[in-house]
Amino acid sequence: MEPKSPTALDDFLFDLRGYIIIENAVDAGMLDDLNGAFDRFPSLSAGEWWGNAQRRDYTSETGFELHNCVEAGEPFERMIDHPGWIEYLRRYCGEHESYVQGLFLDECIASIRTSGGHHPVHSGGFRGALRGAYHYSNGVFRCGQCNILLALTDIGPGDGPTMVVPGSHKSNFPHPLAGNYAMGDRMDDLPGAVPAYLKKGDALLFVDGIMHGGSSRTNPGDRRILIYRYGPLWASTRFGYEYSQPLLDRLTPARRLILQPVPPARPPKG
Ligand SMILES: O=C(O)CCC(=O)C(=O)O
Repeated sequence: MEPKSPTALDDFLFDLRGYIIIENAVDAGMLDDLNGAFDRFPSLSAGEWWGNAQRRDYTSETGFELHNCVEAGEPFERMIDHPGWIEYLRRYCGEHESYVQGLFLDECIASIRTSGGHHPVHSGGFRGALRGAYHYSNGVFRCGQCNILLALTDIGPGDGPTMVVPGSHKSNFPHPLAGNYAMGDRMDDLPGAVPAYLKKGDALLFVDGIMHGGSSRTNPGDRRILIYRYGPLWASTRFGYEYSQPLLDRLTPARRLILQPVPPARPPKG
């Protein structure tokens, strides 16, 4: 696949709304490989490790969430610098044209949601963390964390689409009807929130500082997504996951650079 690059319209919409949808970001063969890998996940209880990946559900209602999924099989390694989106991330959150230009993969999650599940509303520009902040100045984007949410199943009405509040990455006020994360607010009827319907293979790209969450899944069956969170090369993983040496050793140089942009500096042995 030829690398997709952000167009002037993408830049305009990303700046205005805080998100864009990249249609057909991955092809059918890639989807089959990823869905096959999902089919082979063992059943894990919350907190259980599988190699260097761990089931760590964000809340008791989000469903199965396998963190550090880049360690869960080769198809997940191909996602690290996938041409469907990597140039977008380099531009939006890669400290473009600075002395620390480059990306770091901050978190990667394989998520399966069943009926009743949801991810509560969170983030927004008001007193938002610098980590996920939106910023553009002097002709360059300087965002913190930006997320790729890749649909592995079609996500339409009732399927639990991710919802976003367009423009809320720049908000100077708290949303008066959204409580806090701990209250477990559902996105479903939040004024201003819109669903991001996706066809399998489409990717939702959003700056983490936008108000967002996963609406309630009401349909039977599974919603399957991947979430890859990118940030500047000096970032670190949020929950302390480390990429294993065997993984780093087998990756292409370009992929390794995204998992370990700054190799450890140590004195020589001996
Ligand atoms: O599961 C979803 O649809 C949204 C996920 C989300 O809000 C997040 O990972 O920050």
